[in-house]
Amino acid sequence: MPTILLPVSLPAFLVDPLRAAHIITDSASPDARGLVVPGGFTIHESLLNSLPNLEIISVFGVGYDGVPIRLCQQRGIRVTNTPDVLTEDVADIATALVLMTSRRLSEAERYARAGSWLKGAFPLAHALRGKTAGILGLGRIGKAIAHRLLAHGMKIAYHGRQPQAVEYRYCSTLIEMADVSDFLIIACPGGMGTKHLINADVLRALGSDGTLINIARGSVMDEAALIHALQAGIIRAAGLDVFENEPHVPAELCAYENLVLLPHVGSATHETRRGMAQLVVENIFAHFAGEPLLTAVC
Ligand code: 8YV
Repeated sequence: MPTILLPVSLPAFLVDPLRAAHIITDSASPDARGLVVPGGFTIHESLLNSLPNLEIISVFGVGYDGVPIRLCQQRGIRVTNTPDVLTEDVADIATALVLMTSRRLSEAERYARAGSWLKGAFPLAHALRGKTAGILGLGRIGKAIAHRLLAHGMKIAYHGRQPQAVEYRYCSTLIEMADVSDFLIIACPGGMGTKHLINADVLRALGSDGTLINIARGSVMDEAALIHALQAGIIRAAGLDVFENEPHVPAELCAYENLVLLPHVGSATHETRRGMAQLVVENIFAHFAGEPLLTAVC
């Protein structure tokens, strides 16, 4: 039976079906022919070097920014991820963050719980209709977010490497998009290519009526610049499901009332996580049966 390395704990509905036909280990044994990691998990070169017999990495997530793809290609290691099955749930969380920040729902909930309503009505918030959502990365998830926000009466702009055959406004630069956006939504892949794209200049262009939403990767935003922008009132609010150094949420961020913070729950539903697990399992079984992979990255 092939040995599969699971360096971090993963749900039983993923591990149990694998265990039926594989030896499962949590230590970097040179026998390992498969490796399963969550999305965003960083696979250091030293780990790959300690696995001379590795044939396949199956990522339990759509984002494979933690996988050294070029090294895998050189060594002929196959890589799979879990696209599509999580698109709708992640787009729902982006929409929730847009609503929560615009209508100040976390603050309002804290207000009601604290009994503050007795002292007066909660302050007015901001409507979504007529506002512009600028989406950084109009891929599958970005498009699903756009679709939802249109139903809230919003206008859509987007920025990416090139314009697409869609009716939304294309912005050739991120600054241009930040400038026209009330909400800047990060929906692009993580990794070195997008590291700190959201910097002080972009936040300044988003402006004091603007809100930053991130459901992608913490690495895309410069957290220090974001903390400063919130401190100085450079932007109005932020809704974050992801952070630079998960599971650590910087204490400075927790201080802001106009921030909605979620613990990376974009894909965290029973239905979606089972769909993701099924893809991981089917890819591993396909590989060791010599069949085509379902969702190969390389
Ligand atoms: C998950 C993710 O939180 O798909 C991704 O890239 O970051 C999330 O869906 C993660 O992969 C769960 O393991």
